[in-house]
Amino acid sequence: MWTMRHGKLIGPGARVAQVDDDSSAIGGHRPVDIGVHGDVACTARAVLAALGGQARAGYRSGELRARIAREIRWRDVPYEDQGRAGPDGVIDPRTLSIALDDLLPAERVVAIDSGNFMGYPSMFLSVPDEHGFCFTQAYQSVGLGLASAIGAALARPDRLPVAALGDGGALMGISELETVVRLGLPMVVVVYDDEAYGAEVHHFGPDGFALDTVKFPPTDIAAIGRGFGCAGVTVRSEEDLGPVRDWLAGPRDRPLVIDAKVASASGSWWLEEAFRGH
Ligand SMILES: Cc1ncc(C[n+]2csc(CCOP(=O)(O)OP(=O)(O)O)c2C)c(N)n1
Ligand SMILES: [Mg+2]
Repeated sequence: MWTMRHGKLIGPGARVAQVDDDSSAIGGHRPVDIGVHGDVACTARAVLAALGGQARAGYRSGELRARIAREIRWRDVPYEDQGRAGPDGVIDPRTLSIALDDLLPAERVVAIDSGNFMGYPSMFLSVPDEHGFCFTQAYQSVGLGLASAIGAALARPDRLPVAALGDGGALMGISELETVVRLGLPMVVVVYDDEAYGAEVHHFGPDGFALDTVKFPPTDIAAIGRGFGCAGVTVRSEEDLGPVRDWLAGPRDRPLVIDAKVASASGSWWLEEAFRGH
């Protein structure tokens, strides 16, 4: 279900051939139309020879090549911005992440907590290599993102550490802000603040469950950050990112907490996909 979108990636009209050198594996995961017991490379060569030069490129078209070149990065795939202007405004989490991707130095190490938000930094904050990406899902536990970012920051002092957290996870691990300040880590902590355990809201809301225990009153996480000794900024639109620019240009002698009030009318597609199997 995780790798095939619950089987949807194979269209209903497709005829499926499975080649495996273990005959007991044929049809093990889904019904197949043709089962071939054999080595895959030998079988592919034999099929090519049997087609006698009649093989046609199907999926790998010139059009697809152009689209991959055009949309290889998520930020180049068009989306409808769900931000809302005003004093109680919210920024689209995609717009926020793209703007931060432009602002933050490329030499960075990004650590990501768990929640509905977690795809946004994963999709839009680019990293220099695999050592720049810490995805803390091994325990599927909320609240480990900030601590992971501290470890990453100590391991890679040559890179800007970026902790990407939900407001729920940030508040669970908030005591670690003191550690970040005490160790003098020049960290950027981005909180995708939807005033909720958003994953739970989008999971249980459609079925009509009461959501009062998973929605939070507005919380001034920037002020909490300042209380710990960080710089703090509240972001409701791209125009609010000026202090982030200033912090980056300055001595970076204290961590920066960005409390981003994000749009959250609907859940993310990856969460919807994950919950389909629950
Ligand atoms: C310790 C723990 N408790 C509960 C959960 C279930 N859970 C998964 S995501 C989530 C919500 C996290 O909220 P937040 O950090 O604000 O991120 P959001 O989903 O709102 O983007 C919860 C409670 C969990 N994974 N781990
Ligand atoms: Mg949240």
